[in-house]
Amino acid sequence: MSRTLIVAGAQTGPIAPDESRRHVVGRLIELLRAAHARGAKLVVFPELVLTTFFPRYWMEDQAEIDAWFESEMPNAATMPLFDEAVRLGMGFTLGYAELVREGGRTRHFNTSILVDAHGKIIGRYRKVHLPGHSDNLGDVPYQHLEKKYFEPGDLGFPVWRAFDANLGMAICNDRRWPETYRVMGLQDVEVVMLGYNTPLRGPLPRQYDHLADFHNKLSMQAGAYQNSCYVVGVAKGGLEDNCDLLAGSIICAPSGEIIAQAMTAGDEVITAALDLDLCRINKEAVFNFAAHRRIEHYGLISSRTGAVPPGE
Ligand code: CDT
Repeated sequence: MSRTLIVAGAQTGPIAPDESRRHVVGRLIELLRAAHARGAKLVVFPELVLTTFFPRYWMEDQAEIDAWFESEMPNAATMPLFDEAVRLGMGFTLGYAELVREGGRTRHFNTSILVDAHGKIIGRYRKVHLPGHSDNLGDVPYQHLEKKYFEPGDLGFPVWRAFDANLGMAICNDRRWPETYRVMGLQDVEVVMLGYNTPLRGPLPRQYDHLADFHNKLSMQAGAYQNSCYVVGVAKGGLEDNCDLLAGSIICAPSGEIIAQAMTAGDEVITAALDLDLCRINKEAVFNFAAHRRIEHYGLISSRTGAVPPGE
């Protein structure tokens, strides 16, 4: 009997800086219901979806910074989403800014949680690859200060057995790094779920700005193909406080093909029925890791961070 999981990507349009969490959660509930109407059992929401993408702002006052974070999950604002998901018998992933007291200190992470159909948090991922900068660029239209506001994730790339599937999470910039998928691939991942906020232009002009959509697809399709898994990539898109965010949410099959794609840059649900047994095809053939990987040649991957030219 084939294993089929109907998954939804719940893309959102922009979130205004003064939009309340409660209002955002109302939008997420509408998307959850639309996904339920299409038979989805699991919904993927974007990165940092409860607020506007605040790392674009330079802030120095810690209380002002912390106001963008959640110190409890669920909390009063997000509880209605958890309740509605339980009522509908659905699971979801949710990206948010996590503030936590650990080891006697306050820590800040860019986090995604996996919630089961009973409203229980069964998985937590903290973004490993933080893009941008930590210094103040000053007079630019917007900044990208993830390196200032978050610590790199400390939980690695776990894979969970849930919804009768092997599930993993990543967040935004992680999708551009083959290591992200491969570490999960080595745990037999079948579905990688990730949300993103991708400005179409950087704080300063970049050579490849016009290729944002191509690189988005290229990264996720390659990750899916090379690890023979599904990838569900979900955007917060549209013009958010004068910053144009890429939309283009997609679901990629283990073949690397796109099987669902958002048509708008606003609140929109995409769905696909994932035949999880299709993952086995290449996991047992060209990407049968046990048969073909040559780890004796991969040492540099985990022992060296930056590139060093030959002879140096
Ligand atoms: N949120 C996030 O990780 N965005 C990055 C853009 C970084 S531009 C400095 C991304 O890879 O899409």
